Amino acid sequence: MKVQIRQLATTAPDFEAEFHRALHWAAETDHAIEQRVAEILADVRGRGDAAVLDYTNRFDALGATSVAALELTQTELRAALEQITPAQRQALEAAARRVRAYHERQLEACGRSWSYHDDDGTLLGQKVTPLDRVGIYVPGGKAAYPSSVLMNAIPAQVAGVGEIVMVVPTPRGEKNALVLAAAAVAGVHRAFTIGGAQAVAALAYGTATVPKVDKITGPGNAYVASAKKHVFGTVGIDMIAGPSEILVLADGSTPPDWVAMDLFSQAEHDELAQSILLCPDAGYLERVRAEIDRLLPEMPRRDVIRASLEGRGALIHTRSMEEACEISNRIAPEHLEVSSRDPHRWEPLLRHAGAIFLGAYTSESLGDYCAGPNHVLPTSGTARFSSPLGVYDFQKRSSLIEVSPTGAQALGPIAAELAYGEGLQAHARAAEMRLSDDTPEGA
Ligand code: HSO
Ligand code: ZN
Repeated sequence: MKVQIRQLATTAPDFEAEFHRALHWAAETDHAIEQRVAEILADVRGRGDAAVLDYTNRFDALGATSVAALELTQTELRAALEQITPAQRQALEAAARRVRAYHERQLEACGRSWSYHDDDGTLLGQKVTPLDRVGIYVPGGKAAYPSSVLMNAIPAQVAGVGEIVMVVPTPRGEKNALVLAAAAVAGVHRAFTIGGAQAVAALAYGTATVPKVDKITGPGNAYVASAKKHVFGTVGIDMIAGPSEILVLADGSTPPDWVAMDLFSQAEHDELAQSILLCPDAGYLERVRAEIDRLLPEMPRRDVIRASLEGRGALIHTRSMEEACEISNRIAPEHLEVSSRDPHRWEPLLRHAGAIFLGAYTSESLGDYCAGPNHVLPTSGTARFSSPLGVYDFQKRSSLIEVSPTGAQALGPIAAELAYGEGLQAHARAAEMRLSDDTPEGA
């Protein structure tokens, strides 16, 4: 049966309405989940390890006797490297090297302290400090991605985070050797086989066994997402990731089966994932549509792909590549492929996207695993105001100020004037005491 993917044209009179229907999908807040998560968080906060153990045994069908027994040792993590195939190990290590190299560049480019002296000799700057301890949530089950372990842990390690604590649920005790091996490769310091809202709570509040962290990153199901929202403020969080998205801007020069497969690559993540193709060439859109129908039956995850394409996918015929770029900016996709003979012509027009993949050979899937940049990216249009996960998410900044005696003469009257205006005498006096006339002998 043909894939019933939505086909739109910007010249159609009802385009705006159709476009709005296709795009403006909002994930609903499930109040039952919110309620349940709030209860679990309060319970872990109150009873600590005992609550974590109860929920873990119940939800993951385990018979553990303590949370300590749920900790994975470094020996176990390293042993996983021997359990996977040599080819898997090589791929994991090669990916890790490239991701590390990229994030080391990022550290140099935007992760260092800086300072300068102004004309009065006052030192001003910003001191960058890595976080002391972070928690990385790794989903179990259908979305257990070793690549996500690398993408979360490596930037933390490059930033210089003191301790990286990973949590990963293991339903029925089934451990994913690739996930554990990725943790070993990425330099995870401690790991616990716990998951769900109870794991987020343990990391946020700390228990006798699980250390309290300063920030929690990593994807998860609706319970985990809700738990992260709840604990935000007690700890930092990275973002609340929605279903994967890909938008392909095509000028018609890429083999249509490549583009069809790229659309599948994100659609296969989730029924709610979104794959969109924008192209000014109607004949080419038709060829991609035909490839979608031809290739789908070969795909093991064809049911997920079909549901995603039929539910949220779209093929959009535009008047021009320029118009395609404008529409792409309105969508602000997580992944944007510029599948064009001349990608650098269009790139300057593209303002909002989590990651931009230039040229026919840059399949989005290379970015998911091993190109180097992070695959944790803003979704649901949040690329309008946020950025990929990076070294900077595992650092924080402190302002540095050292006012010279000359600087105090220049700044004091300004501060005092404003302080009196705010009715804050002590502020004003503190500034005035440092003015020369008031400086005591010998100070
Ligand atoms: N594309 C996903 C990341 C991923 N892909 C992991 C494969 N494995 C983020 O949107
Ligand atoms: Zn992916």
